[in-house]
Amino acid sequence: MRIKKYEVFDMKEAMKLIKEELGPEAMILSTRKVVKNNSFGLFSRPIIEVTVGIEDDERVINAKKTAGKPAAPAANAYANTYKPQQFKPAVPEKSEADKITEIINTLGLNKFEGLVNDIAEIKRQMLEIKSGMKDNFVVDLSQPVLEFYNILLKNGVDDDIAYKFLKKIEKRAAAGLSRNQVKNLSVQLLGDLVPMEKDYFSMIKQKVLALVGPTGVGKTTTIAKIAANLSLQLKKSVALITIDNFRIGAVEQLKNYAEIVSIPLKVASSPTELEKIIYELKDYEYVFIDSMGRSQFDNEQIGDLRKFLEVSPLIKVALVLSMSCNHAELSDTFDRYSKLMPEYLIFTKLDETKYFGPLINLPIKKKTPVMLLSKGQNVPDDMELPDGRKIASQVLGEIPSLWSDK
Ligand SMILES: Nc1nc2c(ncn2[C@@H]2O[C@H](COP(=O)(O)OP(=O)(O)OP(=O)(O)O)[C@@H](O)[C@H]2O)c(=O)[nH]1
Ligand SMILES: [Mg+2]
Repeated sequence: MRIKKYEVFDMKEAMKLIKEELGPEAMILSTRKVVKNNSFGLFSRPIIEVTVGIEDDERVINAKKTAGKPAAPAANAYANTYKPQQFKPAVPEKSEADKITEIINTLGLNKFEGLVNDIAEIKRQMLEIKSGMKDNFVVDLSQPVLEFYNILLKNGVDDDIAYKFLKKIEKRAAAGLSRNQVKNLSVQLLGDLVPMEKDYFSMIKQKVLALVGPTGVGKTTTIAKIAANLSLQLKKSVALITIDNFRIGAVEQLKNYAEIVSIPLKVASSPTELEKIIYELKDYEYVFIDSMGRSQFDNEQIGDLRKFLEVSPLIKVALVLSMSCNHAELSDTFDRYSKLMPEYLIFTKLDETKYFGPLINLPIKKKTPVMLLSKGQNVPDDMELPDGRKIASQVLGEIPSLWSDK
């Protein structure tokens, strides 16, 4: 058997190359991810190394060489002149297979033979890719780093991020670090990798922040928590605006919170009104804008909301996402809300999951910092400022567990 290695970006590309160069008999022996350069770029694509085996059998090679060509004349002259009629055996009984072939030919079904063969070949290749992925996919990380790769994946961290990050750790671990040292280093470096916005609330100039996001993710509750903390504990001047006057009870909900904390609440029913109210509230240190929940699939509603948010350059947008959704859903929601140009992420409902991978994946992949975390229904207590290392140690926990209060 001959062995050949291919380096490709994806298996589709590999299958095409292998088929072209080695023909359909080639077998994938193994696949593994490799990083080719030393420049640990989180956003560069890893390469897949595919090892392929091909039978070194002349007949197979010749068959491949002649595949698709018209039959060549026999090389041996004897083969041309040999007339076997004197030994002609009695005509054998037609086998079942022959009979079926005859019927197929009579009905003209043989025209589909090529198509059927193609489908069979595609099916074979698909199975090969599937088994190659499942059984032969070797992640080239050595222990104990490999163990942390599996832990990160179990906690919902993106495969690409986990691999590229741990490749970097592996280089450092080669100096002979213990498992614990590798874990501590991973917590530290992964924590530093996630974009965070910790200083938003401590800056001096006036802040106007609009919270947007799908229905029921916790926008209004989060505004109430932030407002109460800033106003009651830090003695800051805070005002609220709601542009959610379309739903019965929506204004009431925020009005109740505003009354408890004794801060003003204004209702803006049009973009022009919002512009005017923002101007009126210019002396407040913090102004929060609550918006009505929009289905992420309703482009028109998101477009309407944009008209409100465009009225003042002072308005910064935070996209509120619930951790009760998986990474694919969150990523999709982010893309659909991207026309509102969110500059920050707020994650809510941390108390409703044990898989905190999205806290790593989304900010890194979307290059958007995390501003705040919400971990329960209690106003104003259940919120905290993000801490990269806390998030990292959560996703590096051997057993996925609830968000810790420490
Ligand atoms: N478990 C849990 N529930 C939360 C959290 N934040 C908000 N909630 C609850 O989620 C529900 C919806 O919260 P809202 O603040 O009304 O959500 P919203 O995004 O303003 O909803 P719409 O205005 O309808 O789009 C309420 O029952 C909240 O108490 C959280 O961090 N954890
Ligand atoms: Mg609301």
